Amino acid sequence: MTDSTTQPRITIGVLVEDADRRAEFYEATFWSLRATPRELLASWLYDERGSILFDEITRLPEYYPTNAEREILAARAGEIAELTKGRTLVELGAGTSEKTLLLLDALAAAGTLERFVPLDVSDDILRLSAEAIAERYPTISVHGIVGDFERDLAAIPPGESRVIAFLGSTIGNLYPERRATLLQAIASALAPGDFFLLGIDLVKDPAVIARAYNDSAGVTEQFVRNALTAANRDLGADFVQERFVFDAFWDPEREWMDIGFNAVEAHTVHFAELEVDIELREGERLRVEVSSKFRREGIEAELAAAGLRVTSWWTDEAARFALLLATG
Ligand code: SAH
Ligand code: AVI
Repeated sequence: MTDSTTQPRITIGVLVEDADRRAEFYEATFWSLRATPRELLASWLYDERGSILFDEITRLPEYYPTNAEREILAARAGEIAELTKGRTLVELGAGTSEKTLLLLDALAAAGTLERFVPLDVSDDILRLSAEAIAERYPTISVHGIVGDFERDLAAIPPGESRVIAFLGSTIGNLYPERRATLLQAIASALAPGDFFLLGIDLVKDPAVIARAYNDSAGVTEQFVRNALTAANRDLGADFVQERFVFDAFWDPEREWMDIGFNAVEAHTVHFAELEVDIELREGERLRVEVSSKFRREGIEAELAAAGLRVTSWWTDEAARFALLLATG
């Protein structure tokens, strides 16, 4: 018999597998491929191989965001535990939840932690990390959600003193309008006594930022090229890798990295599942993602517009990255 007080308790809710969702996702891809510039949605990045490649990116010497955020968490997790008295830690876009262990440790040490709720579209990585965390913290329950943080916040279980964490500056991969919608949804999900913990990469020397996406080992390029491979597999597309050069550049006006490809030559890409052909001109852009960088006043204004008030703001020593706590 299972003793629920000492055995890890894991449940996984899968929300992303139904046919309607797939149809919606394919339709969004269809329209993004016809936009200006053309875009292959960033969601194509995170299949199993993509998640492994992203994990490799976080260990690259040039990719400073992960280390900078870890530095803040190592210094401030105790304070965050004290301020929030979090009983449930929810993590949006959790990935491997590697840095999150610092928070879980602090909440466990404070004696308040009861439950961890990681949410991610990537099924495999979510299951692996949910199991590892359940094993490491035998007295808490782990409720994983395989879902989309842009539409599945209603699946977050109710409870008192919840901390909704969104780390890694993943919010920067959303366009400003989508960010505003997501922040409003988060504000609506917060009950009195809940907190929102947000990690954001800050605007800094563009050379430092650009290097983080043009690493010398070429892992970022492999990660982004994997989106073409995923589209070939799932959309019946016929992307030929050699017909695209990887190009990740800093856009000083938008203050984001623009990450994608330029077509080497004019050619047509066929998408069997979408029943569409896309004609690319020589040199034409195919964007895969943007990675926005933030300034304090800008993100505070975005949060305020969504009804969220910043109560704490911390950065790493070199002020490359910030972690903020907000309430509704
Ligand atoms: N939080 C981790 C991982 C960041 S990578 C860190 O800080 O290192 C971004 C993660 O978000 C990936 O695991 C990816 O699968 C997930 N993701 C991307 N878009 C998502 C969406 N719309 N809904 C849920 N998860 C998403
Ligand atoms: C997940 N996200 C915050 C990463 C970023 O830095 O924008 C994704 C990434 N793309 C290329 N390298 C890392």
